[in-house]
Amino acid sequence: MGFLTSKDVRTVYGCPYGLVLNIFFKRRNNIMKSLFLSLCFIFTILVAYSPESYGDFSFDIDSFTVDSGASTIVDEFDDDIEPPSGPSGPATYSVFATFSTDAESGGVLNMNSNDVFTIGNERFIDIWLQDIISPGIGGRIEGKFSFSNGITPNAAFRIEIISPIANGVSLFIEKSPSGIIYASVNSEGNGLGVTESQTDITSSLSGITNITLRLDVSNANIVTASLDYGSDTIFDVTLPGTGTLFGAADYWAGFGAEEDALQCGIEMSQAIYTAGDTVTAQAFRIANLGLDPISVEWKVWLGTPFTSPIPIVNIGADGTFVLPAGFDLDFGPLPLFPAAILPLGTYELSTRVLDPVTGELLCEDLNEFEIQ
Ligand SMILES: [Ca+2]
Ligand SMILES: [Ca+2]
Ligand SMILES: [Ca+2]
Repeated sequence: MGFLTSKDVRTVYGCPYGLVLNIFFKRRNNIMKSLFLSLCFIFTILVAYSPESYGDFSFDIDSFTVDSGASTIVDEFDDDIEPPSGPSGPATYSVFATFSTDAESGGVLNMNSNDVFTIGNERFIDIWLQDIISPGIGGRIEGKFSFSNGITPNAAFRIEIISPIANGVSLFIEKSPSGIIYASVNSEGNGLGVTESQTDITSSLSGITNITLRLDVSNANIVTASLDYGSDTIFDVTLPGTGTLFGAADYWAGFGAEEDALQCGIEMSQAIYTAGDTVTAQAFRIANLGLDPISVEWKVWLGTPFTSPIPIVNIGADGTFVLPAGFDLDFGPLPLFPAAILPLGTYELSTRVLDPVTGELLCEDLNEFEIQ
């Protein structure tokens, strides 16, 4: 499977941690003793590493509707036959997924991370109706989704109108590693990747596990996005930002789900700690769910009200830190230090994963917490 062996882990992690920790330990007192203990704990876990599955996404689509301006296609996903089969017969859709034989059942099509296509850092499911939206006559697409298993951090579901030879517009519901759920309107394709708007809808989805996504195309080819919270057929919000379809040929309409192959995430056990609490990272994860090993630079730091940020993990800038394909490790829950030993104020425990050659940001998770 290509996971790290104990020997590999020692080689990769041992020296950098040893260097970082010795410097800390000389400079600082009680705080650094605690960090030292925690990081020794991380090292121990890494040596004893065994893979576990983590945070797989699972979304249902209940119906997909395409109004081409001339006719309307509705798939209710209620015949238990997965795409490419659909309302227009066995070859209705173009499919980029490996659906299991029971993916469509109970009137919904389940999209989960076991059924994804993987290319580079993208793990995705794409289902398309080809050449269905013609420029200049308007149209509409709607996807009615449910997420009774929640929305996994780093994962998204979406609807999209796109041309393989021109551009397109997508509407995503995605959860950040920090747990914020965004609705984003994007211009896509032809080298374009522009976020037209990103709206925090976390509170609007509180207590709700259904949402309908809609993209309307005007006769002037302007695309507007709207959401129906609860899928009660009453659309609740028109999102800011529009896209424009500027191609002359027919557009494809589709839906799907996705996650990044490179994932990182820290989740604090509490937002506020007081004396007597132990500051704890409930989740402390790095994963490469892709098909190929990836060289990364991994940084974790503690931001404090009394010093510049203190590096906790800082490895791979030289390109030698490689996450094997399928690597997925969560160190949490990871007790860091007693709240009582630190001055009161606002702290952060945050992480970034970068491409060590280009510096491209592959993953980021910023987490503030308070000591009161
Ligand atoms: Ca249905
Ligand atoms: Ca079907
Ligand atoms: Ca509604």
